Amino acid sequence: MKTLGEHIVDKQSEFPDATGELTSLLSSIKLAAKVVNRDINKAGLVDIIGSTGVHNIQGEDQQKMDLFANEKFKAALEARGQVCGVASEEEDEIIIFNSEKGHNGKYVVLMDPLDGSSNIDVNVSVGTIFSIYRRLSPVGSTPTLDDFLQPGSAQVAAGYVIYGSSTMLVYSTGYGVHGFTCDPSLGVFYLSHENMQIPEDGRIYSINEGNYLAFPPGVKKYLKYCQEEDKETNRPYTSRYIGSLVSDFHRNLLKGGIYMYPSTSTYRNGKLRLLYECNPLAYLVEQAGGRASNGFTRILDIKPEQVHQRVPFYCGSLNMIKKVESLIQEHHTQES
Ligand code: AHM
Ligand code: MG
Repeated sequence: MKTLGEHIVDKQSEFPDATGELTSLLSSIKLAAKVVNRDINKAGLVDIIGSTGVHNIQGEDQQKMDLFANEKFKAALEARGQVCGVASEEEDEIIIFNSEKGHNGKYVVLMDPLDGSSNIDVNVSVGTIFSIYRRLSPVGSTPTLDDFLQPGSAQVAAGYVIYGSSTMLVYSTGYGVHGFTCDPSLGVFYLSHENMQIPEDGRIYSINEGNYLAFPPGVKKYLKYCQEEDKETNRPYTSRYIGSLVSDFHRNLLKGGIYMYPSTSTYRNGKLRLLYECNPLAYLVEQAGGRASNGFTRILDIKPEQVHQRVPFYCGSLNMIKKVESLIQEHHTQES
């Protein structure tokens, strides 16, 4: 059985110019994931569940585990010197690693250290999402905001960790999507899902239907389409929504499906953040043969303007995304 470490090194050896820095960076993420996994597994026994009573810059309640995971990932990323800075859902501003080692790092990492963290209180799966870019500013200098505001198409790697009934790390460096399952007795991630491909046509739709009244007309039409009976296209589809993005994404990646978070009355631009939630998952889904869009534009083509910017998100099986895009665009034109 191949371990994650061996797999990363094998992939690296396919590139003669590789210096091993990205390999080492991915190992840092693996290490922090193990630490966070250990503590999530003890939730309920130790004082890590529940809210800190503090809100982040986006007005959201920070959970104790959010902050714990944020600290662990930041520390792991700073330790080895490949990373010059980090943007995180839990940090108002970008974090610059201000040391000679930090300034010499080639990469920036954007992350949601613990997505869906309120689910921990009720023993539902959560995840870590990460996105890696080569910096634009010269190595050796202080990184700038522009290093973080690159379009998703410039990602050199992305992935997630799902802390579920088993813990998995799924990543891509642009050569397929590979999944590794943690053997808890050894603390080792083994390759379990090589070259993951999302079916072109799925049968699962995932959306918070409680927000239905505020959805764009095209999305309402699409939901109707999902629920209609039609033997030829295997409808009605089935509805599955965990409310934990990584878990919903992971299930749809394996089985085929569509995840949607449109604009709502509370979140005019959708709830999910472009840089550290949508871009990494869009990169992975494309690598797996799927598609991700804001209804009009490919997610990976959007030029970010702010670190915490939100975007409507439609992501999953190729033909399902094409269908919802066509309805969104058709009904948008009719309205305007
Ligand atoms: P978070 O980053 O504050 O945890 O919020 C993101 C989460 C996603 O995991 C999930 O898909 C979504 O919010 C659920 O939102 P809602 O409860 O509005 O359906
Ligand atoms: Mg999140």
